[in-house]
Amino acid sequence: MKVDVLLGLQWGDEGKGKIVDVLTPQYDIIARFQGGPNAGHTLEFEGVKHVLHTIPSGIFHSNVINLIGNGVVIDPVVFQKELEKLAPFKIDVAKRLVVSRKAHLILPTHKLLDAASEASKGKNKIGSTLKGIGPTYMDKTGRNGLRVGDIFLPSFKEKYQALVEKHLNMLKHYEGFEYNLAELEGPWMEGIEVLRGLPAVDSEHYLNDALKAGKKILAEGAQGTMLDIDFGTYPFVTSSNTVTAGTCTGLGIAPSKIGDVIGIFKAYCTRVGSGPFPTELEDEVGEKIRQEGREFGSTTGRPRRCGWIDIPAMKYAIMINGVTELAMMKADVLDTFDTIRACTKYKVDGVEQDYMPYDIDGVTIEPVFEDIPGWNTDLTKLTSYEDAPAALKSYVDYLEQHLQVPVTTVSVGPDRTQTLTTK
Ligand code: 2SA
Ligand code: MG
Repeated sequence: MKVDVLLGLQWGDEGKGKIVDVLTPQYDIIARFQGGPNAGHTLEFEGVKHVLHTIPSGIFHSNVINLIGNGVVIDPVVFQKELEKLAPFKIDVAKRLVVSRKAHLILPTHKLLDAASEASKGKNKIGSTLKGIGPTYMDKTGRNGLRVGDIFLPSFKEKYQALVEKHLNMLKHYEGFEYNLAELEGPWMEGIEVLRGLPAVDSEHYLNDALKAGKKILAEGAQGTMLDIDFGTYPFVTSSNTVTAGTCTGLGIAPSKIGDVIGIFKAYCTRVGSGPFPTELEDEVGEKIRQEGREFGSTTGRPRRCGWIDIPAMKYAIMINGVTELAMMKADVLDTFDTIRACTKYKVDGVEQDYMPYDIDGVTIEPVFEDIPGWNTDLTKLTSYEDAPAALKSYVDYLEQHLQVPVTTVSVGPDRTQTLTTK
């Protein structure tokens, strides 16, 4: 048995939550391997929209275990709120959710440090979700972090205080930054109590034992490849490895145990936060995509930047991740466009190139577009890919030719049921 992986090929918000939910019946375990409550994974069924931040997107299915891996960072406050939102749906969370002992905790002071750091960057700010992600991963690699397993130790409070002291000293370097820590600590400690009530496991043993027992596992990525700490548009990235390799380190899975890698992308492209976005449309076309696609951050509500599909960035993501199949999302958002554009290469300071340059600051990156006829048809009622308009099939064929990976899924609306299989 191998672990299949589902991850984003763009700048996040590709629709990972929806497809994980659709695929969950084929799996025994869904495992998040990186990121934290900066993620907003949206899924919709029976007329209700759910947004998950830390909890894997298989939680709505019975008989499936949802595992939060060691590579994830957890904010107990957000986590508790997520659980409260699930309460009306009568999900027996204690039976469906397990958490890695080695996952790191986001402290209230990590969030303060995130806010202070972003404010100090001025116009060079990353556009962070301010959920404390960067400072928490810094403490992880700096070997200062607090982990879920620590909350069960008698020394927990002491360890917590020592780290808070360190953070308060760091905050002194940011002049004029005000905060009320006491106000933040109460809910945090309450969240810790909630975490204590859930099964804490060593995800590496848990998952490898499950594989040996013939269980099927799907690893769920967060954010997207172009936000990867190593391969994204650094420094405008998140603080974790969002790529397939992150599954190995974020769950304890050997590279030889990776199975299918499902790369997910929108029929166009979005980005939220700062940084290069070669195909961005800062005009009425971009605004139309934003409105039709309801492109607003599902964690922060920020309007997402919108543009056409970026094939060079996707080719790069496919290479880094070893993608074996593709899922194209939000095709219906383009239903009323006469012409669709696809960027096939860049002009970097006037010179054609098919990859992102190292120096993204000091250069101009212009997209080179090809035009593709739109389908001008309402796709949302489609129930079979066979019945799809020829122009949609041509767009899919065109992408497959460029990307050399089959598109096996096309999504035509936010609901679980609005999902077409092409093969
Ligand atoms: P952070 O929060 O420090 O990791 O932010 C660093 C960059 O990573 C981007 N980022 C995201 N991009 C897209 N979607 C994300 N999740 C939310 C959503 C975002 C939201 O689902 O809509 O609600 O605004 C996500 N999380 C992090 C972020 O914008 C920075 O560019
Ligand atoms: Mg999202």
